[in-house]
Amino acid sequence: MKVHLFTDESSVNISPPISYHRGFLSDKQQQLLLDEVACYPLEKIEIEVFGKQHFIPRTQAWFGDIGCQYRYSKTLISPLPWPRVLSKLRQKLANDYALDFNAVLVNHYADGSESMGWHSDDEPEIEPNSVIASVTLGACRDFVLRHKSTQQKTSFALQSGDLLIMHAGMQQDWQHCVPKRLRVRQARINFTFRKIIPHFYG
Ligand SMILES: O=C(O)CCC(=O)C(=O)O
Repeated sequence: MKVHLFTDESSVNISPPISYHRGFLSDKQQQLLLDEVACYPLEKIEIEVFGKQHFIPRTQAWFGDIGCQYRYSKTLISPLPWPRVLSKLRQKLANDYALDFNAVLVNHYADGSESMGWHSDDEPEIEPNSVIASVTLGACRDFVLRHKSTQQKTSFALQSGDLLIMHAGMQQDWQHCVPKRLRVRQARINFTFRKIIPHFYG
């Protein structure tokens, strides 16, 4: 299923370059992945924002091929080897949508008090104009997009098993975030698959 959603009130809506596939993962596939996530070494890393150190309001882990390092704030993170089920998920994205990724960031939000602020996935180690695929497990959370120049907003309520694909142009023109939702009591896990330039950091 390919759906484009536009929820802004302004008269001229711009479509974000996104495709949305509800129910990409079966219940069984979700359960296998959830069982594996329970063994991931998820970490709450510390980053610098405006000269001050802060812990990110979620935990995360970075998996990928050898040489696919990524930089978060001032920290250089080396990839952990692909776990079995996550590797199958990468293969499913290749088989179903011809998407080719070499790394994935796993974000774990313990409940609705954990979040991710406005940003674009435009780090220099990401292959320019490459696609980023986001798979969600667990609690339903809003994924909000904001156009960089018009400030137009669009929101997707991502459910467990959904796949959202961010196409070329998305990171240049839009930002995204996962806002706090204090009524949400369950955990959510999100996987953003990326194409990294191998050995970008040497
Ligand atoms: O949790 C999400 O849906 C968003 C993750 C995200 O924005 C990122 O990994 O850059």
